[in-house]
Amino acid sequence: MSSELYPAEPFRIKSVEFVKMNTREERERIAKEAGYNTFLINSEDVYIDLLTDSGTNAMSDNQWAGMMLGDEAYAGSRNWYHLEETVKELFGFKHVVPTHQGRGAENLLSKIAIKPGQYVPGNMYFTTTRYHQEANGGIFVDIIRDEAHDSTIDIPFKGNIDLNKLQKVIDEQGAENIAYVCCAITVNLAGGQPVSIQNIRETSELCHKYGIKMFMDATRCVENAYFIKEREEGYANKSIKEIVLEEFSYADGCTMSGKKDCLTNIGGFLCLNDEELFLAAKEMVVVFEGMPSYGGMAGRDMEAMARGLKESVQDEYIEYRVKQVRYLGDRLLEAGVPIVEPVGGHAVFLDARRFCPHLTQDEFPAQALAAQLYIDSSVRSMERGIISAGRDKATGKNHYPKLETVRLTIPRRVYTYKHMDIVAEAVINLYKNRDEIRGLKWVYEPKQLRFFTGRFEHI
Ligand code: PM9
Repeated sequence: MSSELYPAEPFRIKSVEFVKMNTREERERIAKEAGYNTFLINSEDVYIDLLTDSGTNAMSDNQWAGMMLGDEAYAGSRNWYHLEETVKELFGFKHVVPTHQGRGAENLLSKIAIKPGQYVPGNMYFTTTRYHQEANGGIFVDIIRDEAHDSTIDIPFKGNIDLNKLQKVIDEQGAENIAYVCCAITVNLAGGQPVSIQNIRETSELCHKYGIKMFMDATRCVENAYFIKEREEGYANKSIKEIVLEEFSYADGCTMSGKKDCLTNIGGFLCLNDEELFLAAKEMVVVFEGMPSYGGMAGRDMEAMARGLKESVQDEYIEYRVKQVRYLGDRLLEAGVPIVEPVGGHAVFLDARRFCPHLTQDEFPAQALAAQLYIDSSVRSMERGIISAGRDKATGKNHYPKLETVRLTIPRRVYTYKHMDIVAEAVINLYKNRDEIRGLKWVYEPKQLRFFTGRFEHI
């Protein structure tokens, strides 16, 4: 294992949390009781938890020290000023509005920037993002490049916006009927795929030519910056900090889930340059989140986020982070396991269509595969396919996403390479016995964001 391909952890571990392995019989019962939904399994019943990289980060000693300096005043906490200053310095936007997590920022942005009936083009949907857009009368249109929907195509910037698709929406619907364009960096459901600076710049130019605003989903913007440094001409010698600043220099604002690249466990924010939108967001934040100086976060959490953000843009950290994820992907590819290629920034996505060719999409192959992986190995993953895609708001019919995947999401600074080996072994074993994976059907289908709490049984 070359340390250039897969660098060692750039930290020492000084606090540990014990985990335990349960028996296969126990896991069969637990999975059944959880309705074969990995979201409904208790954390204590999981050995390696790859459900999500959201809020599962390990904080540093410096962040924990900052927690003790929490100023828990209702208004004007010093930690807020530290966070605001840090976000402005790293992202370059004029205004910052704090929120309890990413979807809080999405709710605010959708409320202040979408008029019912307007279109919101974006590079592939994300569950909570599209929910808030639609809940506020918006119509999501997917403008990601076609290759992003094919798990087998290995290209450097698979998350890029297709400018022809964007131009077509503008021509057909009229610029005035477009609320804004949402550009996610990286694109979660495409496999954590990055967007190039060139594409961000050209999308911004096209939007601004028509007076349309462009907002970024900044959730994994540091991982995106690493890919730019690694793959885009002219960026190899730039620092991650410089690239992050450039990513946002073309945008009018962003939403951020602080639970991912900010290296914290909770929090989020909305950034805006426009004064009127900022005023509207400040009026709205007090209704849904809290004062504009905490937005649903405790002072100590804002301090941890300010410090986490500074750590996140350190070059050696982010290189290790992205390459650890790649290590798991490479082990699976070597064994012939079908995954989304290339490996993205936060997770390895199993291609459930190719993994379970004996199941139709209506038999929920990704949901079934995630449940079976847990039963086999106590490794928890997440479905990202037809269940996550939900139903069309207008017709009530299921969306049928081309990508039917199971996400093995790597929390930041939590697991070692040896853990990755154990996960790879578990997936490879299951792949050898893939014919035994049985399809599922609904027992309970929630009306909103059904993947979180839905329940299933074997067909
Ligand atoms: N992402 C994830 O596991 C957690 C919720 S869905 C299980 O991937 C993007 C690109 C996200 C994201 C959350 C949010 C919402 C917005 N954009 O979870 O509300 O990946 O902080 O952020 C999750 P919050």
